Amino acid sequence: MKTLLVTGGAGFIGSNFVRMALSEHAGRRVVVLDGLTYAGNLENLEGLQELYPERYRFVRADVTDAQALASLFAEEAVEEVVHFAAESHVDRSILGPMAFVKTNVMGTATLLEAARQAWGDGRGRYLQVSTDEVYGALGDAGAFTEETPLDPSSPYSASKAGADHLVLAYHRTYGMHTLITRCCNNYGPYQFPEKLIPFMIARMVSGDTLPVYGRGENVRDWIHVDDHNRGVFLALEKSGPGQVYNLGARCELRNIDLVRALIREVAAQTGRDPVELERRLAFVQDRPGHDWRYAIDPSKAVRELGFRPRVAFEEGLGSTVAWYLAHEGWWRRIVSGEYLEYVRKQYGA
Ligand code: NAD
Ligand code: TDX
Repeated sequence: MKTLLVTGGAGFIGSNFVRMALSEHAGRRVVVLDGLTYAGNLENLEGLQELYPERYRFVRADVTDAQALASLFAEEAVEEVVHFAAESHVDRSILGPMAFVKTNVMGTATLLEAARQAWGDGRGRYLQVSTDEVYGALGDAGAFTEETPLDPSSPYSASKAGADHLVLAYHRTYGMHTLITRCCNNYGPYQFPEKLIPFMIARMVSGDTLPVYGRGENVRDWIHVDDHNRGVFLALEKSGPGQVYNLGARCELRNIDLVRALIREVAAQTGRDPVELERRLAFVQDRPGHDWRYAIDPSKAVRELGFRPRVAFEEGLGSTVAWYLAHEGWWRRIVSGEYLEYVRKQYGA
């Protein structure tokens, strides 16, 4: 049985990945390492220890803690690493960039070095989960390919770009089997309610305003988290070393159109009045350096990995809204404390 180390497994994408790994990849033992920051939540992994007592282990540690990583690599015969752990929210990176540099740059460097020390002779595969945001902003036409130069705009994307360079340097310099996937905006269950989709659903249910940055005309490219994670697995299993794969489902939407689609879906599923929800739209101060448009060209992953997104957007959005409505306790336990303080800082009173 192979041992797969998943960092950031208590977060949104990581926890969905861990469930997929345990349920669909029986030949793997999954060791989750997570520091449990504000975004990490053990509820996201509830039940897994009981369901998979032999194949699942959770370790609380920070990815910048070299000693903790060395001990873990000494205890477990790790053959694969998928590195999700990161500070992930752009607006928080604008309010306070240092945590992003520490976790995203230093954390990646510390993890790469721990893997190199443990794998000296070239065993092991390291996959870096990256983002389309490292390419910067597009105008109204075109799409990012793997050849698009990195041109990040925010402290978040700059820190992710720095990490990507380290990952490729470890392949070129030490011959390690490292690779990168760069995905567009994810949606689905267990997403922290600071991100656009769960943020808006929670505020629709709670009776709050719906703050849209600028005129709501910025474009994001959306993919269901399970499709992203299937792409990560394909790359982990099939990619050669030193490769980069863009992952996306060719689903571009203006923010305002997405929020209106959410209004229709929440109204349909709860019986709320869509006109009253629409009246709560508030066009607020734009995000500084707000990237205009993202669009991923996934043709390399389609061609070389057989990557095929399965979840149609309308279906995925409907099931996502249904999930947040059915798991109100999950997000209500989050939207207090530190979260309220953040919302006050970001959106004012
Ligand atoms: P998230 O914020 O929901 O989860 C991040 C997880 O990492 C949390 O469990 C947190 O506790 C953990 N973590 C943070 N700092 C840590 C540290 N120093 N040590 C150990 N653990 C730490 O993030 P997400 O949205 O699930 O994103 C996961 C990864 O995917 C990130 O690398 C992100 O850049 C990338 N990504 C996200 C998206 C998206 O749309 N959300 C798109 C493309 C790529
Ligand atoms: O209140 C809001 N109002 C609003 O108009 C929020 C929270 C967002 N927005 C806009 C900003 C973006 O154009 O919606 C869009 C999506 O915003 P976020 O959910 O913050 O995502 P984004 O900034 O696009 O970054 C996300 O996708 C790429 C993830 O957070 C990153 O981790 C990932 O790398």
